Amino acid sequence: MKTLITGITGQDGSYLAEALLARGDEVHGIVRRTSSLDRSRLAHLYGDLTIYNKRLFLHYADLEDITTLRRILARVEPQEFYHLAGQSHVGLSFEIPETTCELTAMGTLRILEMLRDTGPGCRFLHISSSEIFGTPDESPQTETTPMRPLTPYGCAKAFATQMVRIYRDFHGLFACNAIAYNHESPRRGENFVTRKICRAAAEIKLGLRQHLDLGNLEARRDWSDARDIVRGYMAILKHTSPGDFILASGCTYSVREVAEVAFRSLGLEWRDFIRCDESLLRPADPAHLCGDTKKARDELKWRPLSTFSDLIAEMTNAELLQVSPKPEMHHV
Ligand code: GDR
Repeated sequence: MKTLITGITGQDGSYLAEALLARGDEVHGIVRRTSSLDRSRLAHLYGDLTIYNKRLFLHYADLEDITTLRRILARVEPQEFYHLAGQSHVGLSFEIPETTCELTAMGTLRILEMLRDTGPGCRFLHISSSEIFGTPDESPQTETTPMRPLTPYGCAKAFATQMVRIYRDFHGLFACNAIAYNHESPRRGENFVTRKICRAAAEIKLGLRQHLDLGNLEARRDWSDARDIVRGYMAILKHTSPGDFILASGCTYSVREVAEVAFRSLGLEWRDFIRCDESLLRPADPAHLCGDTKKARDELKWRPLSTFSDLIAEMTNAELLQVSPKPEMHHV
């Protein structure tokens, strides 16, 4: 099986590439042309001579670069296409709303148009987001809860999500949405709150810093392990018919609780170190995002395996290893 991934260098992309390679796929990743990008998440795959340029191939293109994308699609002829790329930071989307919409909304529409022409047999997955619900009418949300986004990012994702439905219903594409809630791992980007907290806890433990500044401590999110969510992506494209699926844990915890677990796992008391920085508060922040995963459980037989506290403890330990001073090399 040949698979194409946009956003292969990100948290989800790197786990997905590993899982697809383990499944025996030939994996093609699209990476940004101009990237001074951090590719460290894929370094272990590049370094493997049996994999890189044998079963894992990288192609350079930006999401705006439609001619190049079209050429890659025609050349690779994938059976599955996972579209993970985009501007994924919600807070940042208030600063750069046009870029966010260009990449996340229009970027997805352009790929759908391409698939309509060149690859109607290819199964397509768009990674949508709980941010589409914004101020939802109901909690937990299901696949049919109306979209009421609050943030520029949520608005761009709502556009892309609905376009995927239109191309499925009216152009007959096998096009699906994974409506993913927050998902974390040691590979999470450093500007997302869980990674920021776990990194700071480790640095404080080692005496490398004294404080951590955060925004809204009482914000609640439905947090999962990214590796569970990525398993869900693969299950969606393996399903007999195309559709939309919520992927979440079904439980919510506050940012303060993330800090409690992270600091406690290192024997520290979070209250002693955390300060509230008003400049980190967002103009709008959804308050009731919690996913109902009944459809994914029933139809895909998918369920999350990891727990919130194990995940945060794992992330904190990974940070501790990363920031710990490395033993000096002695040359004889
Ligand atoms: P989110 O994730 O916006 O939910 O989007 P993030 O980790 O950025 O924020 C979660 C919550 O924590 C609050 N918060 C802070 N957030 C950040 N980044 N930094 C801080 O210092 C801070 N202090 C408090 C936020 O206000 C928010 O309430 C993630 C992304 O992965 C999206 O791409 C994805 O679509 C959604 O999850 C589902």
